[in-house]
Amino acid sequence: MTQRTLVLLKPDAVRRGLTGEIISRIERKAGWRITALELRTLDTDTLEQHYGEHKGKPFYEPLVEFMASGPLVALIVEGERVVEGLRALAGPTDPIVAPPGTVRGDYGVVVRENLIHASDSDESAAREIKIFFPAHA
Ligand code: IDP
Ligand code: MG
Repeated sequence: MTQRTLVLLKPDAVRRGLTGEIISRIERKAGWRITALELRTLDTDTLEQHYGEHKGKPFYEPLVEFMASGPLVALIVEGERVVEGLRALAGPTDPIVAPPGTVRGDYGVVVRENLIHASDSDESAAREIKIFFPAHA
């Protein structure tokens, strides 16, 4: 099943020079394609839309501050089962329990600074693509 998903390489990934490494992993998956890609610094309005489901949680404010702290890379990835596949490639939210071989497991330590976001469902992907790349919605 061909799908699209929204991926963010978070500001820690950009600061640490890991975007090329992570993008390479995406590109090496047979048949997956990057159909949009942009380096940008997010404002808090955009982040409130993106992370609205977490508003009110204790980690929300520092998360928004971190996500606005510098440029990130936003991408649309298209291909066979990419929603499930990008979540698998990213690994679980907590990088310490994320298995080696996943992006978070290989490079992360702190839960907030876990390098990568990937849409968690088809519905989230459609909603998030509209926020980040309205021309592709
Ligand atoms: P996900 O990115 O794996 O889908 P979510 O639960 O949707 O995880 O949380 C969104 C983001 O918020 C996480 O990727 C992480 O950056 C941050 N986050 C989630 N839970 C915590 C926490 O308990 N402490 C600090 N940051 C958190
Ligand atoms: Mg999530």
